[in-house]
Amino acid sequence: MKARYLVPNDYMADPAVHVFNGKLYIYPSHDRESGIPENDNGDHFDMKDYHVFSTDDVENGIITDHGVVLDVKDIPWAGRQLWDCDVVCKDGKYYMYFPLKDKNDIFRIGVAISDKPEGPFIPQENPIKGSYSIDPCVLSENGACYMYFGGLWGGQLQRYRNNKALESAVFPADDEPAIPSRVVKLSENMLEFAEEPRPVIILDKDGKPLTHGDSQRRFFEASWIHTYKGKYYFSYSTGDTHLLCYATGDNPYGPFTYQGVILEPVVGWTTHQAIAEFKGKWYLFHHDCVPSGGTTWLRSLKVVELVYNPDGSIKIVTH
Ligand code: FUB
Repeated sequence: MKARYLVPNDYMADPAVHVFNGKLYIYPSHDRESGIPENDNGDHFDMKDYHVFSTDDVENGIITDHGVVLDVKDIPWAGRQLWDCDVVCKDGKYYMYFPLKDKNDIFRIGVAISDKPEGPFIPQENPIKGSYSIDPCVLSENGACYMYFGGLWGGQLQRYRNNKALESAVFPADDEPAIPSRVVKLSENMLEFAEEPRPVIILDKDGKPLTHGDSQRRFFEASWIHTYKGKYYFSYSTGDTHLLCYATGDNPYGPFTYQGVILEPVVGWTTHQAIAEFKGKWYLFHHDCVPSGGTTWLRSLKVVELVYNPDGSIKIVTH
């Protein structure tokens, strides 16, 4: 299957994708033209709502738009900027986790709940206690749910160490371990962290943590986790070097060992993925800025088939 755009009439990015009740559901960010100038803080990504999409025919790109399912104006603690979200099902309820700046311009992660995968989602009064940064994605496994989150630069992850806010942002030296994504088990009621978030360590083939200076391989944002043949695949974006990479591990907490690139740089600054199996095939969902003529904050949702080699490695997706 050749790569195809899924929502040609609107700008959608940062897909999270899951199969619920035999259908494939897509939860993207909803890009819009806000008029805010582009900067390294990502202020130009000023999204205000989410749509949900579903399909039972990915191959032909036949997709249903379920409309607006959560709007920033309905979130009691909202400041600005609804970025990448994810949805997980537990005991018949659907929990949407979303990053949003609060009224102090600090990214927190909120929860909104629905009885249906297509929403609408009703937000909680407050963000998750102790949450910070962006790009939540959730792994559900045997009744336990684990959230991965974090992103550098505009995602504010460099402002935290050991889950405590620093006086100001600190980046490691180039030869020091990279700032990691985080993973945390969710509480039974899905509304809190059940423990302190832990670092997602990515090792090189010699067992050494990737360093901050290793910008072609180290984590930047866009955590995604899936399992294949008993292994955990942690994929992510390298941000300012514009690659989608992956690392594999033996349990949800890692450590993960770097394996390689999934997707080379696309047109646009950001790159962000979800990987899911549907009807016996694997797919890479992502975005690029070709339809908007390279306008970095107007991104378009894409899908392409993802192929594994016999040893479990992922074949790099070429454009
Ligand atoms: O959509 C805003 C941000 O851009 C996301 O949170 C990042 O992953 C990047 O795609």
